Amino acid sequence: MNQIAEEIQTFHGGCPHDCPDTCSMQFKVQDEKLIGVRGNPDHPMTQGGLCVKLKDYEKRHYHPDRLLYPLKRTGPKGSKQFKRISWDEALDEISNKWKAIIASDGPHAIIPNSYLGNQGLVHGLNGGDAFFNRMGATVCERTFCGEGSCTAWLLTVGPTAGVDPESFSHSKYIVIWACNSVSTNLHHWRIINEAQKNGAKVVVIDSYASKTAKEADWHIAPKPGTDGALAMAMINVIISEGLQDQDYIDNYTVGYAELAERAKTRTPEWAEEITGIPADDIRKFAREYATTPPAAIRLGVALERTYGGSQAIRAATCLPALIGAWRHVGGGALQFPVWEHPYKFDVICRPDLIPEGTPVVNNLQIGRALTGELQLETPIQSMMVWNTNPITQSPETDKIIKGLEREDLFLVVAEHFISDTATYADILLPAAMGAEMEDMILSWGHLYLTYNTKCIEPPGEAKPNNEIFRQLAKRMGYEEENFKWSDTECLENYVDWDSPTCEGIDLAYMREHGFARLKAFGDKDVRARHAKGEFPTPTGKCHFMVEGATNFVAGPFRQMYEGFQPGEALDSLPDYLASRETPETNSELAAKYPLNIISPKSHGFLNSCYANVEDKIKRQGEQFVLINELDAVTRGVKEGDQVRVFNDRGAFEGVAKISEDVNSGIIVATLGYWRQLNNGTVNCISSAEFGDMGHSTTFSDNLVEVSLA
Ligand SMILES: Nc1nc2c(c(=O)[nH]1)N[C@H]1C(S)=C(S)[C@@H](COP(=O)(O)OP(=O)(O)OC[C@H]3O[C@@H](n4cnc5c(=O)[nH]c(N)nc54)[C@H](O)[C@@H]3O)O[C@H]1N2
Ligand SMILES: Nc1nc2c(c(=O)[nH]1)N[C@H]1C(S)=C(S)[C@@H](COP(=O)(O)OP(=O)(O)OC[C@H]3O[C@@H](n4cnc5c(=O)[nH]c(N)nc54)[C@H](O)[C@@H]3O)O[C@H]1N2
Ligand code: SF4
Ligand SMILES: [Mo]
Repeated sequence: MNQIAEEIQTFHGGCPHDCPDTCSMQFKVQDEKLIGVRGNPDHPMTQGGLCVKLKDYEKRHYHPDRLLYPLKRTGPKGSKQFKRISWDEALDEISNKWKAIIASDGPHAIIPNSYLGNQGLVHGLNGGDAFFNRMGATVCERTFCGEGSCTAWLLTVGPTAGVDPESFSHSKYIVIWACNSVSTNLHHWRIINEAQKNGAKVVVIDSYASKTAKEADWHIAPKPGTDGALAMAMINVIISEGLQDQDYIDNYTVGYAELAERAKTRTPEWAEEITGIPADDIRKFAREYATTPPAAIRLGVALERTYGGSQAIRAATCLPALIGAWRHVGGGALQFPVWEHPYKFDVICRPDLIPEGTPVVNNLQIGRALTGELQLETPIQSMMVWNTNPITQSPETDKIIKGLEREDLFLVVAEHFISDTATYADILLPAAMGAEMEDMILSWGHLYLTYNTKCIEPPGEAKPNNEIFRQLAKRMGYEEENFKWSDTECLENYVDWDSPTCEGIDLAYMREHGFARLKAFGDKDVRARHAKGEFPTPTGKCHFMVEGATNFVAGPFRQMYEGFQPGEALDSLPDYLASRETPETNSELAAKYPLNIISPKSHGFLNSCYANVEDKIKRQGEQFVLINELDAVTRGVKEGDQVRVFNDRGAFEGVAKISEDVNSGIIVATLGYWRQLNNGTVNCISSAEFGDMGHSTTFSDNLVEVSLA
């Protein structure tokens, strides 16, 4: 036998990226180097395959641009001029600076900024929240992703995982609503595609012909932000044509009479005006959906990205109970099945350490906070960024840059690469990557726990996030025991191993097997969890109506602190709530900026990760702007022209792609491209105003104009 082959060792890994698939991986290690990765063939979701981003993950570990040593800024802010310093110097400088700020202005002058760039329980979620809560720093509320969706879901059905993603194999009618599964949820797409081959009809509701829409049996294209009208009209058709499951409604729902009354005027003709979808198509869709069991809806994160997005989600989440879809295996709705995972967020993030009266700044409005536009009692003097890249990912980029250019702002960034945000750092810390640290990865798209082995040492002097915070805690004099736990001890404490869902599963089991299906859900994919109601709501029923409903920021990834719930009154029923920025709702703005933009995920990047890697950029292609022929002609734009997309908030450039994939009045430019390598990014034009619930984003609620660059 070949001697080299004998030396290759295989370890269990988990993809740490912010992706619903949370793939179980296998790391191949030889001579203490990661030499390859593959998807775990035994994992029912991963099924042996990774995605285009991760299939050569080992190369990311050894990329020549990877940060290997702590750096200190030597040139002007953003100039990328740094010199190497030691860890001791870096950590001393950071802790001394923070101590001085706390002594003069108090801890509110410091703010953390992180997200799920690493979604490990230890190095993603913890790695800092507990530390900054202990400090008493301004809390950074994080509502980047699905937080409006979570609020809408909890109000309607409570913290249930909904339909098991694997049960879609049993479904006969599948609605993928504002989700580009082929790019963003590939391993669920595989199950849906299988069902489709077995005769299920797949309907994709997307404002443009995404990769997934092109695979659908039927693509329905509402204007962005009008899904609430579509869902309300479906409710109207179902009730007016007597297609509802009255027995299910009578036994397991609240507020049917009120919903029926509300839906009376939400006719298909009314919805046609708003959505642009012919009334007869809406009727046909509602009838098919109601009469083809089992029917399952996959709700995408993008459904929440307009002012009325969360109300739309409430309306869509009512549909399965209205037709009794929950009775069937493979019937119901799927959003983020994270709710029933046994993660102990209170132990991980330590919200109990947040002092009463601590101010909160939302991560979408960080530019406003740093520039003083947000009136803060204590202005921000220092920010630490890890696991996120706000310059490319947060709205109102120009304000963020203006803030980061402040000479008096002390910016600490922990990163793998000199990201757009890292270019502005005063101190830049090299962070460890996937195979270099032990962790369990949060899963928000399936019902498996995922383990990740530390199987190589980090290159250079890179350190795992949690180690960075352990060392900072020591310097700051924080004595709580959680700051002293090893990564293994963290895992022992972060998961509720005693919960019924972990029966027979412990850390030793995870280490041996790499993944485990949560026990509470029974065998693989044969549960109809809400066949008899049993929703985890206060009444145990599905709530079409919530009396006294108030807004709150939900989502397991927010800073967990009940005291921060804003609590303004919400409509007790779902409805269509118009976007802020459309030609129909804001004609004055539309006179200047007549086009609506959507800026979804890029197929070849993971948010902004991989958008600095040459072969990944090559595969994904350069920043494009998809535009309909009608809109192109009137602007003198031809295929391949460099165009400028702009509004009052800012501008970015891309290459025009003229296509019928997008209707007139809408343009599409995907997310993730680095500002360093491009002329602006899509978020230069995005608004930092919140949506209707959960302080959600409004990335699909922006008017722009396009011209030749
Ligand atoms: N390849 C890849 N995969 C990813 C990511 C990535 O960056 N790249 N990111 C990961 C993360 S963090 C997340 S949250 C998920 C998100 O995954 P998705 O939920 O799929 O999110 P998006 O790709 O932003 O948008 C999905 C689709 O919604 C459409 N859309 C936008 N606005 C509207 C609207 O108002 N109505 C309707 N009907 N459609 C609309 C867009 O055209 C798009 O095709 O993907 C994860 N997976
Ligand atoms: N226009 C528009 N904007 C969007 C969206 C959209 O659809 N359209 N989607 C939104 C959504 S859903 C999301 S979730 C956000 C995501 O936004 P971000 O969370 O900011 O996503 P990334 O760009 O992947 O940034 C993560 C960063 O963390 C770094 N990182 C990864 N692992 C580690 C680690 O272990 N340690 C440290 N220190 N750093 C690490 C990576 O190198 C990367 O630079 O973007 C939002 N922004
Ligand atoms: S990014 Fe998503 S699909 Fe790709 S390997 Fe990671 S979890 Fe799997
Ligand atoms: Mo996300």
